[in-house]
Amino acid sequence: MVKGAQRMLWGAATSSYQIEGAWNEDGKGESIWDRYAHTPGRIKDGKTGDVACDHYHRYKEDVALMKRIGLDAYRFSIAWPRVLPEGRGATNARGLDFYDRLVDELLANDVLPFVTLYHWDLPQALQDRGGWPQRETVAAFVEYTDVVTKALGDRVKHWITHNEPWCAAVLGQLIGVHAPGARDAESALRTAHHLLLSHGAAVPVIRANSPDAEVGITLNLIPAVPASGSAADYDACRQYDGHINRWFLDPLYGRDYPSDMVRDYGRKGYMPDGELVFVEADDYRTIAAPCDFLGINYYMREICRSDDVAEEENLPREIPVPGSELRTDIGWEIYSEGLFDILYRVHATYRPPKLYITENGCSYGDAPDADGRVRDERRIAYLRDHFAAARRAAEQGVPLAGYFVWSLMDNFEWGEGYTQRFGLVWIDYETGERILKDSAYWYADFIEGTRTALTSTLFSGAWPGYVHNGAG
Ligand code: GCO
Repeated sequence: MVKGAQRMLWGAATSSYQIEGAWNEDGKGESIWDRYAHTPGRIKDGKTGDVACDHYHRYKEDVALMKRIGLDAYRFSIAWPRVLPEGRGATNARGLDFYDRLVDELLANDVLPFVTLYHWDLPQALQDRGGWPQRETVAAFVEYTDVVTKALGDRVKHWITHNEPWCAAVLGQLIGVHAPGARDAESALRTAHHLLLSHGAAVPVIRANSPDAEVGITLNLIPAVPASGSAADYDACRQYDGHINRWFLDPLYGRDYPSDMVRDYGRKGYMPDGELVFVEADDYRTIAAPCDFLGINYYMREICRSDDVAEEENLPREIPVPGSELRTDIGWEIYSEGLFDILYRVHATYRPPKLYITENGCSYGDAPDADGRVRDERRIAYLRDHFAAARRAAEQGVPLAGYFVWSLMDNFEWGEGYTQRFGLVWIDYETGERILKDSAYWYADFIEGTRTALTSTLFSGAWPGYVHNGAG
């Protein structure tokens, strides 16, 4: 048990493009995700975020659901083009007003707002000028940050600059399965750099406009393990770890880009003459701006196998991976131990002052039964096991301060469209109806249990083995 620590915050998370809808209402400008989802063939079910969960109009109903679950906090993102339709310059007062009302509704219901400034929906107008591969987008992000934090910084005291820069850079610019759908390695590295640089440049602006606020960034981190004991698989693991984790963690914590990956990317021709030509004199110092926390999104581990067939080295070709056949509907392995692994590794290696799990959750398509009840026991089991892993990490000294389940509600899952359901709340996309799933009731009981615990610890007695009492 962790004694005497501040009480853990239990929350849920969403993002603007995935839930808001109102894609072109009240003066909102087009985003790269509007453009991308409107492009035939890009989204698995051919759907878009035009309406999504209609949160823009139903936000009071959704805040009431958060209150019913008993959330301490709610992580959401702001749609940049709703506030600055052209990305810079003229502010859209009606767009800003939506977030002003949302923040007030949250606070009136005792739910702390955790605001992500950028969750991938870049104004298309900035994309038309080159987007994140262009360094000028850094200044645009700082301008946007100034507008938003001036408007909300008196009430919002938890700010996340970016969500998962790896996804925006690699999925959006290298692999091309996210907006804007580019496939260019140098653009991907430039995007990653300008996202990190804009994070660091935004930190002092947030601190100036939102006194006493916490500031951080959210990374998707994936523990990597070699598929066998072969040198080739170990090196594949090094490369994967560098690509996903260290390329972002190292510069954020004052270590510059990892030299082994600079070498590898140079050899792959990702950078002109193998040089980080887009890195300027003070960039590393800016990126490493001291922050109050690191947000970690955890979903899976990666079992790394070398591309080429490794020499037989009298070693077991495969390390049996117990339980790896357990997967959620989106095909991701269920591996709760990986959450402990990544939390402890980040704590031991980078020493952030505080950690939040800013996303963790699972996709299961359990639907309402004849009684209108959504019996998503698999999600309950998934969350219970991952909460237990988080608890073990905290008991080992990890400064874990909060946990946000992905997601509050079913929503638009990017390239998967609406084919995947991650929510604690079921959404009927035809009618907009919301139904609390069993996991929402379980979570409500769990959170209540942590509140009524006798000892003021990060984790109360209401832990693994806690059984949902089935109350409606
Ligand atoms: C991410 C994003 C979320 C996803 C969620 C499920 O981590 O990819 O932050 O927007 O919807 O993680 O994939």
